[in-house]
Amino acid sequence: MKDAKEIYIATYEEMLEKIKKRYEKGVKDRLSGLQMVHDVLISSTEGAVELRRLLRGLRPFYWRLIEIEFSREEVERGLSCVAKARALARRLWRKYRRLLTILEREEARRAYVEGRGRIVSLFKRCRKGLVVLKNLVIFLQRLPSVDPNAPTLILAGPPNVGKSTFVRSVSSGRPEVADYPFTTKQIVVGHMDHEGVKVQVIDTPGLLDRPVEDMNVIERRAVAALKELNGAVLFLIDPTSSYMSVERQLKVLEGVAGLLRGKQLYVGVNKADIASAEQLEEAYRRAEEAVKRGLALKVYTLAAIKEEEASRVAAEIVSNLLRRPL
Ligand SMILES: Nc1nc2c(ncn2[C@@H]2O[C@H](COP(=O)(O)OP(=O)(O)OP(=O)(O)O)[C@@H](O)[C@H]2O)c(=O)[nH]1
Ligand SMILES: [Mg+2]
Repeated sequence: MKDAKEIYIATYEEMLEKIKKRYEKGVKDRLSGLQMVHDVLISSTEGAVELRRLLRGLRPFYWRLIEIEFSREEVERGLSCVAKARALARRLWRKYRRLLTILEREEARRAYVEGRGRIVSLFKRCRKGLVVLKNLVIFLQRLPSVDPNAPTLILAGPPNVGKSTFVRSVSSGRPEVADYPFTTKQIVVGHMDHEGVKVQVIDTPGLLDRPVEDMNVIERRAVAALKELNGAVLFLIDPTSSYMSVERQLKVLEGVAGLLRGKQLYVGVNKADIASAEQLEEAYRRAEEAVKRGLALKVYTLAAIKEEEASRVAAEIVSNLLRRPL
């Protein structure tokens, strides 16, 4: 995510290190020593303020992804610890600045040590929180930027059915493709041009036929995209799979249909280039039943590996989407 790339969160240890380095360079007197400590702590925690601002404006899709790996309470606790520390540090700095200008010798020295200790310990209390926030920022930096207003085609389906192959065939997205389940572990975004309109194509990890509560972290990322992003969904199935029967794959479809909040859902019977006539016929028939039951709008037969076939399907779905946007 682009906005997160400009944020840096320093850990408590990094802040201490910075203070130590400044001391080594030398400080003029106690007053400027204390000011330096205060300034380093405040400037090093600007990142947490920016993060707080970023999180306030974050869309539900990102929150859902965050909540898969982080506890929201822990994040909030970290943010408010830093906000409190900054506010109190400013107050203490003003208080001890005044003391240092009126006290003399031993009293001034004591006030200096006490003030510095109190200011630093405010941030020591946030030590754990800062680590959480630092990890959160790194996590956000690695997330793809998704434009909520661009027309979007989301690929979904069981593992190993060809979702990533489809995304590679039609868009600039470069998700890894391999012949084993759960190759894709993250949301991947690609772009394609449709009659001059920039369309997002989103690859998601594979899903199994089980309730969301039982899903692993990787599957939950797919659920976040399916629930929270706007767009049309192409659900692929693999009629040649030895790993999951077509019937089970269509059970996954039922689960997905329940997550979509009215998004247009299409089924693609993939790998038509290697499937036998019987396999294709059975998969098509069963998928058509899902259409009759009102779960999906239409069934396509395709080989995602062939660019022109995948692009034809993508273009038709996107034209429908643009004609009848959600
Ligand atoms: N013959 C043929 N093979 C395909 C086709 N589409 C995908 N494959 C192969 O199927 C395997 C899985 O493809 P992926 O695109 O990685 O599947 P996926 O659905 O993204 O898998 P996960 O990320 O694990 O959920 C790879 O070996 C692909 O080359 C197709 O249309 N025809
Ligand atoms: Mg994949």
